[in-house]
Amino acid sequence: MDEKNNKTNKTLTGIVIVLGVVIIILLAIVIAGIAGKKKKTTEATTVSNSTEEVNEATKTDATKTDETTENSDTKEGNTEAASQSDCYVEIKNDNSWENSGKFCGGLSISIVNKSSNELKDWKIELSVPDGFVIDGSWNGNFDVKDGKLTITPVEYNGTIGAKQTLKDIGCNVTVGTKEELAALTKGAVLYIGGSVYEGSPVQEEATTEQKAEETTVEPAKKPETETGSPFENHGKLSVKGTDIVDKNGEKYQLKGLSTHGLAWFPEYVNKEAFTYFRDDWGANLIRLAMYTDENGGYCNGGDKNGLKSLIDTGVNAATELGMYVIIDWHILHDLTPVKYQDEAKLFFDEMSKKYKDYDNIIYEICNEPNGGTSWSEVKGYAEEIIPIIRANAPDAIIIVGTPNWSQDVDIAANDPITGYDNIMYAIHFYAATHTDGIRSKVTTAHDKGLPIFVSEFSICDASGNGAIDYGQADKWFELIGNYNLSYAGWNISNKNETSSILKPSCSKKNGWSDDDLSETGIWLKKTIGSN
Ligand code: IDC
Repeated sequence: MDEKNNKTNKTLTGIVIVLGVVIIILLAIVIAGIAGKKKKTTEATTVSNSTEEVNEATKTDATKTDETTENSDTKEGNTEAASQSDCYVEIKNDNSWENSGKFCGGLSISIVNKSSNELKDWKIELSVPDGFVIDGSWNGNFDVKDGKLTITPVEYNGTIGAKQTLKDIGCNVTVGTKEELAALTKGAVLYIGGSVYEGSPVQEEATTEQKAEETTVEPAKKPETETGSPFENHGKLSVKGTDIVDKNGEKYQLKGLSTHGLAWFPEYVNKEAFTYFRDDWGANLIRLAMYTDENGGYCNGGDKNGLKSLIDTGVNAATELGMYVIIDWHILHDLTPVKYQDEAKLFFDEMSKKYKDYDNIIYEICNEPNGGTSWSEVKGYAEEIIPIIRANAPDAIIIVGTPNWSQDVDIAANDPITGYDNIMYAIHFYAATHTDGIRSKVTTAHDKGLPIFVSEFSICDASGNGAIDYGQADKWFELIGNYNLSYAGWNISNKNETSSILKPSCSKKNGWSDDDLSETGIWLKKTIGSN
């Protein structure tokens, strides 16, 4: 019995020991498991924390870079601080058609840059199927090799401004099937300066950075104005009835010239050139034309900082010379000012803050609405932009474009913008195309009390080229004289087109003589001098 008990006891003890060991092992496993999990969780938290930290650090760095190295950034281009997820390429298939059993379609390609850095040296790569053919392409160099399409910039769109989208790159292609065509809209890789940029095309609200930019513009210091200059004598202008009047309430007429697109003919924005127009021609006005949507324009791949610094050079040169200056948001290809309304708001906010202490600036908020854009649409846009300018420049003259390439002043006269002083409306004419019909619109609008500004005209046809019509030009100037209209002639450049005031062979940037002037130049010089 004892022995039996002993045995039983031993067996029980053995079981207890084994169970104990098993439990200990199990416990150890469980504890190790929990510990492992804990460790992983901690790791995960640490990773995401540190990612956030890195992001924060990048953000701060990026902001710093923005503040301090605008120049070096634009000079050297790129990208160091541009977050790679802020930039990406988007490909859309706009249309498709069948041709001889194959599939053809149009691809439109944009590069979105949401970062605060200018991007240079971009390249897009896209895998393409066998039998892929490019039938035509625009605004890029398209190269197909080893099943890969590579797109690189052309001369004028190699730089993508901060917070800009480079658009209008595109091609027509032929592939074997509909599916192959659809697949081309996916999987494109964007390289900037050799690195992959692969942000996602999620549209965001204006970033806080953007909003901050809106409010941190420092007013520029107005330069001294020459004594005896037009501004010294006439001061701040305002609109009274249909007329511009000077600081003494006397009727005043602005007359001068418009630059060509600042992006293409920047070399004529210099003080010596403006001095020549003031002293040799009798001009008191310079219009700075900043295209928005043409390739290389402010909203289409243009170098924004470069363009704004040209405006600054022009504004300061004109101010020193005591000339008046129009900052012209030169919409044209964009058809409606609404297309870049958000850009326009930021731009005019910045300009009017920067030049708030200047009294010689005129804001032209939309050169030529066209393509069927209605007056109510233009008016709606104007009612968004005017208060932004007014917040900083309470009295500045603002010129509003009118439908049909700024011809329909009669329509604007039926429904003018109310609630603001010093608003004028643009009429543009090209004398060889626009004759009695458009002049009668001016007469109608003027008779209804609309203040009209001829902020652009020439004496050739509407293409800016073709033959000069001196007879119609004289009729226009009769009207201009009768109604005391202010005017700016198109354009200061040596481009080989009739409206340029310089001969194509003239390469001088200022200090011209009559020999350097085109026929249009000769006529305009005489006209400004005597009207
Ligand atoms: C023309 C320029 C021409 C340029 C073209 C761009 O003269 O060199 O290639 O723009 O689209 C306007 C416009 C003005 C035009 C001008 C002549 O405001 O930008 O300039 N024009 O076509 N309205 C009527 C005529």
